[in-house]
Amino acid sequence: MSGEEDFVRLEFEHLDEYEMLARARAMLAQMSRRRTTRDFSTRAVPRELIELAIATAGTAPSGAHLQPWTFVAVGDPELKRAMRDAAEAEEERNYSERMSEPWLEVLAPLGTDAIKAHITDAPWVVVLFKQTRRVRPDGGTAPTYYATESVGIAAGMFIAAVHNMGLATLTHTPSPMGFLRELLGRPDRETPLLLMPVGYPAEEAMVPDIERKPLVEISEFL
Ligand code: IYR
Repeated sequence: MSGEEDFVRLEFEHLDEYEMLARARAMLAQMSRRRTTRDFSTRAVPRELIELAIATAGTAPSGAHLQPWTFVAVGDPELKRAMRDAAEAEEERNYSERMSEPWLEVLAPLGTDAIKAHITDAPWVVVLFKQTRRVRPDGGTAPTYYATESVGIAAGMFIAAVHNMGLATLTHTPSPMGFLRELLGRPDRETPLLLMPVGYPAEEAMVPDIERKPLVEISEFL
């Protein structure tokens, strides 16, 4: 060590193997129940739950520990309406002219379309921004590293946290989504990556009848 950094002893809880297996199986069972839905209830969700989900996501590892993410949680109905209008305007063009035939082919079973009611129905819409540059203590800026990977990891942890607390979310990627930076007043050095409505599923929420790939198809042990 060069001597500049401070270190503290790692706190690590060693478990016995039975306990490890039990926890691992319980987590798989719990995560297997997660589904993405497009049908949200308008039922209110306390702000504290959203804060906890964001704080959990903020425990993610990141390139050079720069934590290059900003989570903007929107509960204001007028702002959600403006986001929905802008997202739908872009998506109209995507579905009618911009998306290729092979793209539409894989989307067809999911039943997606240009109508984005989830943006106004869900009580919270969390927009995740990637910081492409960081602000130095002197006010200047410098690059971030592996920001896309870092923010992707944080997004996964956010989604897991939302599911674990008994709520639903959807990873929506309006395209192009530059309008989110303007509407939410974020600086140029931040790029929107994901828009995630968070709330309860609607009473009659539907999800596509699809399966996940089994372990053998997604892994190889050498
Ligand atoms: N951004 C569009 C289209 C879309 C693309 C993929 I890949 C999806 O998995 C789902 C939708 C939309 O949000 O509708």
